[in-house]
Amino acid sequence: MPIQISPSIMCAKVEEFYDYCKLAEKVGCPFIHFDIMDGHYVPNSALGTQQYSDIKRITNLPIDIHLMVTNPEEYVDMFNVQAGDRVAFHPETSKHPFKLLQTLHKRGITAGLAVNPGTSLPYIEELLVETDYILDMTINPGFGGQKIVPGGMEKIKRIRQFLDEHGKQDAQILIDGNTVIENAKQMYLNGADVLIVGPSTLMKGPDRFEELYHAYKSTIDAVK
Ligand code: S6P
Ligand code: MG
Repeated sequence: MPIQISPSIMCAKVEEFYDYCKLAEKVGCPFIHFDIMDGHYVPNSALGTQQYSDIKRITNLPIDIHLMVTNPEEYVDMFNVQAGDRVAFHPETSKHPFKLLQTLHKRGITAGLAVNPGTSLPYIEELLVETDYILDMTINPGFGGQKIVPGGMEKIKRIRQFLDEHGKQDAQILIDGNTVIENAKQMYLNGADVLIVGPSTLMKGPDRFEELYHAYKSTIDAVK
């Protein structure tokens, strides 16, 4: 499968939200990545309910919510997450991660697990049966603009193998963090399906997005 690319809308200026959503539609991004941070689980705060409903008005693309919060169960109702959207949470933040995955499915939401650099794969094994995708953090969550952690590239391969071994060949791997072109090619070779991108790659202003997107995507696709 060709690589897919999703912009991290947290990295856009408020006045750029509209343009980035429309550009994402135009070039064929599968969804808009939407970071929610509570200032507890990670030392940063990002995107609230108003931004979610604003972006829902702008675009029909699915919203790919990344919950970096201590009580993820509360956020599904708080944000009134709509069917057809996607939610990934960090399993260690939930007392009942299996149940939360089931709740997401009951609401028609695609359910993902966000895996930190320090999250071991056996930790998520029992959850895989209810998991649609893995959001693999190749950085510590909380901020854009970081460098990939040691071992981050190799872990992508292990996740792909782990999913395959558990009959989850259809589960996508999304990579979140430092997806610069120098890393992105190897990420794709190692099994990444979707790359989340921010200002270090494609979000250097809406006027440059389309051109940068096509150059980035064709370079990555060419490696397979
Ligand atoms: C980080 C957050 C990410 C970043 C994204 C863009 O905690 O989850 O979604 O917004 O990775 O950052 P960059 O600079 O790595 O492209
Ligand atoms: Mg994210």
